[in-house]
Amino acid sequence: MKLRLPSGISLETFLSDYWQRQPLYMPDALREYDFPLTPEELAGLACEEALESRLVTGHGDSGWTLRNGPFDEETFLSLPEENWTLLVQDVDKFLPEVARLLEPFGFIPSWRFDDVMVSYATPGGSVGPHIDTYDVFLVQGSGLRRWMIDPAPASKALIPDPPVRILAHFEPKQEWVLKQGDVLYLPPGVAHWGVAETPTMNWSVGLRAPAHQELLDSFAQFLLERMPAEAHYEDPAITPTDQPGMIPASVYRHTFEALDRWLTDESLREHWLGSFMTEAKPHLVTAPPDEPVSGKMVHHKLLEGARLQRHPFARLAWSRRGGGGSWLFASGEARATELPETLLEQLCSAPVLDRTQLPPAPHLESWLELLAELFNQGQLEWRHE
Ligand SMILES: [Mn+2]
Repeated sequence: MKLRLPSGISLETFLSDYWQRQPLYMPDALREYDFPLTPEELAGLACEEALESRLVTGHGDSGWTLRNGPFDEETFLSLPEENWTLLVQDVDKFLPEVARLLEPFGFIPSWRFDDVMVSYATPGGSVGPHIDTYDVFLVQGSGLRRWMIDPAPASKALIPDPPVRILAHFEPKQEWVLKQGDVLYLPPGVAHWGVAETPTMNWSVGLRAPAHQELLDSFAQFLLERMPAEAHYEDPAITPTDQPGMIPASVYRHTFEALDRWLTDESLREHWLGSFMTEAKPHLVTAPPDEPVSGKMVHHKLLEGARLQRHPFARLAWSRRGGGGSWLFASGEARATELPETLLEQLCSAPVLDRTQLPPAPHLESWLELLAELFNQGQLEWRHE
């Protein structure tokens, strides 16, 4: 399934002119996708402990309430006819048919995606005008929703009513009523407000964009675990001083040279970035299988026709290694590997792994070892047809 871009816009143009830059309304972009979830099924998912869900009631100036799931049937039976929205995160991790909605966006690196959030709203329902810090593809599943946006909001002030993050001032500059199969792309920072015109299901494909604060915090923690505790401040370059109160320039230079050796280490940078970008949310971590396997066992089963697939929680990516070879990142963990790039790419993006991908002799053993290791972490599983 492909994303049907407006005429005159290619994937290249989308990425060079719109991606991270400006909104794009794409009518009928996913006309062929059949949205495999009913409001009742969504409500069912919102009753489960494993999924994150929210219920937002309110509209306009009426005041807003936010409740966090899991919910029960009673809650849904007691809701009014209008002005509420149910939102469920990470539905793609639990329903493979929902994960299929990520396929049309496959031209963007997979590790950039966060989740597919599915929401159901009754007429008038919305989560209020707000700004997100990440890119999002707003996909209209059923019904009609009016989206109003302001790409350059003058004020980011919020109403004094946490925990909902609703803008105190919102002046729409553009608006569209989305129907089934329409998509609206929004880069980070665009103020937006989507109000249900009819009962409506919306599918929101959200990307990951960690704050610089988070990046540096994580990188610093990563380096701290690797820097020797015995490395201390040094100033071998000082000379006799008649200004004992002054910190000399050589001290700044020497101190930051010592720190920069860590901050700019190419191998550590690669190791950390890939690990960080593939980290799973704490409640979406894979569990080891009941029965671990060996590389030999994996080989045997593959030859018998069995097929492996990534666990829906697994986040896999690879990159080239400055020192030669590659890195494979699996849900926050890095491995250096000499396996060919084509194999690593298949591992990270092919729908299934089977005997047709078995590499010839020099790589066969390490490929099988890797598959077994990932299987034993729960990152891979046998596909049951
Ligand atoms: Mn939003």
